[in-house]
Amino acid sequence: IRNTTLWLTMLFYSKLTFCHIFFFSSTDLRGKVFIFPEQSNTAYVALIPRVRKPLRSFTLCLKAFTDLIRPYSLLSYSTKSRDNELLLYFSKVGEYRLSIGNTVVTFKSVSGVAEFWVNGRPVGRKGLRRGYTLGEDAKIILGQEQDSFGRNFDAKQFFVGEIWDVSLWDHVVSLKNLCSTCYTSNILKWKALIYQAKGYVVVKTKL
Ligand SMILES: [Ca+2]
Repeated sequence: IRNTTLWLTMLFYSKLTFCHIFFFSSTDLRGKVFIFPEQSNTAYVALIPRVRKPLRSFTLCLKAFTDLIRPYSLLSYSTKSRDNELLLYFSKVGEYRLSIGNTVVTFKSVSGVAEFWVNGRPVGRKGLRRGYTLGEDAKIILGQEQDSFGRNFDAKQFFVGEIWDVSLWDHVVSLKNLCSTCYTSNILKWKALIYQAKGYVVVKTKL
């Protein structure tokens, strides 16, 4: 074990920029939420995928609570070649927009808690671009909308509130199995989440 630690430490110092991603530890966030307390153009949570791969199909699930009535971004997935390849955006009360590639789907939701599934039920499929693949080298950001790769945020699109139970699978998860598989997601896994919080973001026990 000592040898391994020493090797990792040396690796860390000798190849800092390349290796830092491997030193993020994962955190079990079951029962916890990210709180974004106040409007900001710098605060966010970057989610680090457990596996880097293009996503030909996927299932995304998250829960959120907010009092905001202005537009805001919940989750923004950008690659170097395209900002917001995947964007989950609240456009007005009771209405969310989901963009994948060039396609935008608008769907209604009860305010307060949002849950949706892409390529699964009940929200997916309609109007989505068939065969679209999300690029693998992505910045996945909670709370801010990316105008460029991992940067250029706008406080007026910032999410203020709570987000929890974020899960991303590299395949379709059927609705009827979703509850029992809530924490089995393989790309973003809430019970072993690898993330970086920047600025004023707090992790608290869910009320
Ligand atoms: Ca923007």
